[in-house]
Amino acid sequence: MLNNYIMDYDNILIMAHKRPDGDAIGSVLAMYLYLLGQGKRVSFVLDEYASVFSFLPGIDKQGLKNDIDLVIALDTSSIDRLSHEELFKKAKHSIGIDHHPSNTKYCDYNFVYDMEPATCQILYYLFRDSDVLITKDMGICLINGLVTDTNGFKVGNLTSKSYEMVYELSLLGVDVKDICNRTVVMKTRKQFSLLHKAISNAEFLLDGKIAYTYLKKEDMDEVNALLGDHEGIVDMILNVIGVEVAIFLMETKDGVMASLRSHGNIDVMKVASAFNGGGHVCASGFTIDMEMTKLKNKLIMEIEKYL
Ligand SMILES: [Mn+2]
Repeated sequence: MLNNYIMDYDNILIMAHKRPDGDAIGSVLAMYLYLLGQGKRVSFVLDEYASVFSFLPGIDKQGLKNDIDLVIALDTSSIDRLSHEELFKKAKHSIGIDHHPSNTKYCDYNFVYDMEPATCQILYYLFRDSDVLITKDMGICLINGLVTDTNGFKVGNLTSKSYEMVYELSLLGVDVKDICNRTVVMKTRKQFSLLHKAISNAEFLLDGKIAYTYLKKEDMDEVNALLGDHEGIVDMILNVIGVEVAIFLMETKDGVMASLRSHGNIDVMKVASAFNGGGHVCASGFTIDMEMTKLKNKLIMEIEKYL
């Protein structure tokens, strides 16, 4: 089915969202390897990514190397979230594949399945239905997306389809545990220091239903933090029993970045949308130019409406 939409194009560019996460990167690379295998002229572009992903097959092949007849936008809910909006607009035709409920269907063809836990899971089944051989390298990239978007099979709408994908890709030799450890479980000393700092900053509010923590710019500077070193902090504070929503704020050069998590009872995508952000029911975020304490108070007021 997917091939019906792609067959006619020889020059293809693949991209995903800004600040790419494991699902964005995994889906871009899996699609790249899939199209290369079909003899297409294909390129991909990515924003700067965390070094933990540098083991992924094909990631060193980044860069625009061909004309663009077709652009494939992955894991991205709207045009303004794309890492390379200007290149997207140059293409005559577009396909979007995504699992964000907030997807605005901005492509000519939109494969949006918002019940799926990762774009990589959508891709797996599209590839499997297309009769094109799925290679071990493609499998590594696909599992990378599933593992990171579900925080190591702990959150998100995991179903028997997810475990079927894990089972079938394991048969190809994909080491799921290793990918999970590399991307979600293992921490560098820098990450551990930031986690330590964030845990000591943590507060529990509204009868322990909201967990809040933050990192200041100087906390990041102190350990010389690298891109993505804050990943996992917000998930950690959500793990405390009784917490329904976790808030993590971090000072960045673009303003304060907010990450929100829930177990699903409270829709943090709705909370984020009040600040022009987006995401999923269980995981959302945004960046805003606002003083941290003021933002914290506004967020708590917003979340209180749903508690
Ligand atoms: Mn995703």
